[in-house]
Amino acid sequence: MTDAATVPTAPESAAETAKRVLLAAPRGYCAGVDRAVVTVEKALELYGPPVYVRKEIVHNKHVVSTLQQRGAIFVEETDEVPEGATVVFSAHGVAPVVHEEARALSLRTIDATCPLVTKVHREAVRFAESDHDILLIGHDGHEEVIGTSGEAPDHITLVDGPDDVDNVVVRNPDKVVWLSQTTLSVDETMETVRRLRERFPNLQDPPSDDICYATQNRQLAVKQMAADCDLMLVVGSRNSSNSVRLVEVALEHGARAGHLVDYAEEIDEAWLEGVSTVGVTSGASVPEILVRDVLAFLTERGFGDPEPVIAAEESLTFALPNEIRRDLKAAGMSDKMTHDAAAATDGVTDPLH
Ligand code: 10G
Ligand code: SF4
Repeated sequence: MTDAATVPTAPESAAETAKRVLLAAPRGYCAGVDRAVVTVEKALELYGPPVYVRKEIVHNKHVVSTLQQRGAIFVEETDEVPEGATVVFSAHGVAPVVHEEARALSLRTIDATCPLVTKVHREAVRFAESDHDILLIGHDGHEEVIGTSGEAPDHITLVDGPDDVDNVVVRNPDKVVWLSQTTLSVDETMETVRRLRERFPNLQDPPSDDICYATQNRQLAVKQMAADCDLMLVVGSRNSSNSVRLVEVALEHGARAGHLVDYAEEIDEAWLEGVSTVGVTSGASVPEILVRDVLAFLTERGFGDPEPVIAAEESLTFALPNEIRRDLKAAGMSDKMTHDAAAATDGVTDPLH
């Protein structure tokens, strides 16, 4: 005879049997972030602390605090750097005037601007030379937009999303081109362009995509999994434009809820109530260790092994800035990147672990 009390009980609900985690790929570090972070690490190794960094090297709390602990000093403006010291410019790029300020202070500069941002700077210079009105789609006040605008301030007008289109004034509607910040929502930008083209039918497109491969791929992965997610957790900092966009994209594509967290400890247990599927991803400035912590947090609460949702493979890497490669070589030190770039697949080791 069977004692009813010892009969294994049936699961209370389907949710209890299958608490799933969908893990986006690619996520995390892009090639430009990897290069910028390694640049600061190598500069500390080569020149010794302190190494000054103008603005956050990338928009991530953990990256900034880890580099601070190693001897990096983050400043807002070039004139806060002592004369003759070494300063690294952040991955988001700087206006030419910042290079001039650094020269005036005899600073040793290392420019960690992502090559894909430099590409947009060059486009701006070229279209300004041919006297086009340049409509730069981007977020007002963002460092990248400030840097790009600084290349041709007399030719560039900022367009901050679709609702800003009606405010745009140009000199010659037949000689207008649009460019953009690299980390925008692809869909919102296309909507802005559509509205701009309604007003300026001869609007020219950029020579190639300004929204970079990393931004596009991270959004693509989120789109593929969003509808299956009761909750999307995006690891990233509040001031990280591309990370904030990932939450928006998730919600627009069917995730029932979405939150941005810097650290696993910020996850509110209440968010998990009644949730059977959680999506996890991270912005382009986020070290993989922070995602691991979020996954561990979910495992401790009964969620299963992460199931990858792979939208693209990434293998792009950039060489370090020439300035530091030259000095590393002269000192007999390696100028190789010490680790892989983006977390396109699992198992990437992170330098800021
Ligand atoms: O997404 P934003 O531009 O705010 O920057 P981030 O540092 O969070 O991510 C990396 C992207 C860049 C360096 C801008 S090109
Ligand atoms: Fe470069 Fe794109 Fe990364 Fe920005 S987000 S640093 S443009 S690769």
